[in-house]
Amino acid sequence: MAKRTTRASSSTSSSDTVTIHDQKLHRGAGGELHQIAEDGADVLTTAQGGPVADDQNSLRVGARGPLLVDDFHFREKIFHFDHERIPERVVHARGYGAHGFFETYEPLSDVTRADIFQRPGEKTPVFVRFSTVAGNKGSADLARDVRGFAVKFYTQEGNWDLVGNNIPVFFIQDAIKFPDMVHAAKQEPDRAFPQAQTAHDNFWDFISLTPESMHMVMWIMSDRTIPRSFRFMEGFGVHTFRFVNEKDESTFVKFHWKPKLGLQSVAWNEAVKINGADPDFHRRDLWQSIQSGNFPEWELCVQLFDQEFADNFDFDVLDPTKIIPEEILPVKPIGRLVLDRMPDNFFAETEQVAFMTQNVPPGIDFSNDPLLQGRNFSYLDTQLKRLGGPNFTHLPINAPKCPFHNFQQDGHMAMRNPVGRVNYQPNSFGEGPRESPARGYRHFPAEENGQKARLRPESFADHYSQARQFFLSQTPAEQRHIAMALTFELSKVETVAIRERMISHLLNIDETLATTVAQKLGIQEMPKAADAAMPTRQDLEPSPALSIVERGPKRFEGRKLGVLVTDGVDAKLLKGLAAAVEKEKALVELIAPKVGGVIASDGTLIEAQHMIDGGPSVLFDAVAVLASAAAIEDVVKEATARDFVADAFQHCKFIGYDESAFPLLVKAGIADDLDEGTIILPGEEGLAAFVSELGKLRVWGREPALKLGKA
Ligand code: HDD
Repeated sequence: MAKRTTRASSSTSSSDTVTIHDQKLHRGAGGELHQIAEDGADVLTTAQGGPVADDQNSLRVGARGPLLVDDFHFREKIFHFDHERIPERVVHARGYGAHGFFETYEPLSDVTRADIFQRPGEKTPVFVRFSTVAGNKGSADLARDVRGFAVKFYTQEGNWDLVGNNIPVFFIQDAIKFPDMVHAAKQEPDRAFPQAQTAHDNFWDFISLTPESMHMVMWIMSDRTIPRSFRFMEGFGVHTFRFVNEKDESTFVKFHWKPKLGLQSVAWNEAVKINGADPDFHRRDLWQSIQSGNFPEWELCVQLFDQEFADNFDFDVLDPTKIIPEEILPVKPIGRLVLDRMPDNFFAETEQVAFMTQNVPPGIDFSNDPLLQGRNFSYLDTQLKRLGGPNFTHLPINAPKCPFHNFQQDGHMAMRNPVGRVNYQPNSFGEGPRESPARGYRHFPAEENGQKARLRPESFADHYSQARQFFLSQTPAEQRHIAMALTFELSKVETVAIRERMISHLLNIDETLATTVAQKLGIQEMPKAADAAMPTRQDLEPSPALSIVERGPKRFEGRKLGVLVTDGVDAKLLKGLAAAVEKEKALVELIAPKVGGVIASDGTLIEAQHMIDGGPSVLFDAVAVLASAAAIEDVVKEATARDFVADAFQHCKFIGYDESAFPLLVKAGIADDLDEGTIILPGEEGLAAFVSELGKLRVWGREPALKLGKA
């Protein structure tokens, strides 16, 4: 294939070699050129381009003598290695990103002049980074934690960063409390643990002294903080923003991301085990689904409202600890987000991407939410610190994809260096870009007045009503999980007074919840309810939209069935099951006593993806066991095989099995408790129905009998 080269004097050959000044060069996979060695291999060079002769041994005096300062290759190599790391994010350090596009459904010109929302069907490139909040960069994916959901839209009028979470409210109402909140949540400073966990004194001490966090506490103690996959989470812009149209009219807007495949979380006991079995569970999930062409998708939805709605709503729309229930103000889909490409280089893209809430294009503006305004101040500083200089916008992942021109210049590592004499405006040479009042960003001309003071509005004072509403909107299983999560977290708090203070808050939310948690913690005497600025409202209607189970998937699509197989497995049945699952656009992975695979009933070798120890059932959404009578006898002796089934049962998963596999159910101790979720696999005709049943994901009715905890 003919390739372009950088010099006029060069010539190209028919292969991937290029000749420049009589030197043959090889073009690598990324288009980069390599010097070629005598044997045709690419030549290793220093960063200065000097060919390297020996990269195995440093320069020294004699075989056993000291190293020499002359060794510029060694010096450069180690110097660069020593500087590979940049500071990790102070929060949201662990994250994983992907590229994709946003497709606009319909013009929204009546409410916003944002260019991205003008032309139906238009696709805008995006980069999305998901993250946990508290853990460091190397922490496990299934920590109980809020997930970041940050989207950078490369619009034709500049980058728009919607830096949200998978929870629509926040812990605090004023950004000035953010450092305290984060300090309390992360590892304690003297001992540097616990990592990526809020189950410790400092966190609950701060929380119990911060009643405004109670609504968020209900969310973080729910299964929202242990999502099954980034693909099955909602996302929220949290704050009230403004859309502004060409006439400078404002409409308030709240942003929501709705996953196409429905919501899904894991069980806490499952999360604990996944963290051991596969700490990269969420990364791997996103990687696998994108690499296999199953592109995750979300709809961007908005709640739009005017000043009159805001004035009449039960709570202040500027308060980031409150939601507007979808049943009161429906969400309207305005476009879809598809993630279809993994980064080529994790560091260059996912690590260096710089999200900033203040990145908004014309047509999108801020409200006076004090948390949002504080954020707008904070994010620029953090990028400067992390990325080392003001030119981080020159990095390809951060640079706009639309044309951009200004007179900013120089600084560390400047990559865009303007040419010519004029570097200011106005100038009389007629050179360079100028402002455009018509196209440029216009802030919504809101009228503001008032006393300069450190204040918190009265309208932010109700801290319990929506916490109660959230709790009452959950299914019984989800309520049970909230009680169990609170019990677990508070059981790790050493200071009894902090546990009791939390119970006193729970009493303002739901009495049964408070007494359940108190009993489970062994608190002898119930404390008094916490003093509240306002009584908890009892009249807020439950909002089913707040339940994950209510918003679960309709089908097994996008999920994974783990099939434990033995030698002699019925080849036809296994093939039929795999076909039925794949037809549902779900995945099958096989687990066998040896990863090399099993010899099926028809004599074929069937390869497995996991050996039993490496493929516990927590990695799958549902499981099946297909065995032969001869081979199952050995398999039942393996503790991990018994755990495979016992865990799946404990985690309320569907378990399919054939007759020969039954001894494993007996040994796993579940044979006497079979229910509608333990299904003897039908013949081939029934397999599609079996897979369709898996779409329910869990048999919640099984849970109370498991005595994991009762609400
Ligand atoms: Fe923040 C990162 C989301 C409040 C200050 N934040 C960060 C990220 C997300 C959020 C998703 C990671 C972005 C990425 O993947 O690179 N933050 C939120 C949400 C908040 C919130 C939804 C409340 C509604 N944040 C918040 C406040 C402040 C910050 C109140 C400070 C006043 N956040 C930061 C930061 C970070 C950050 C320190 C750390 C790394 C970064 O910005 O790039 O500036």
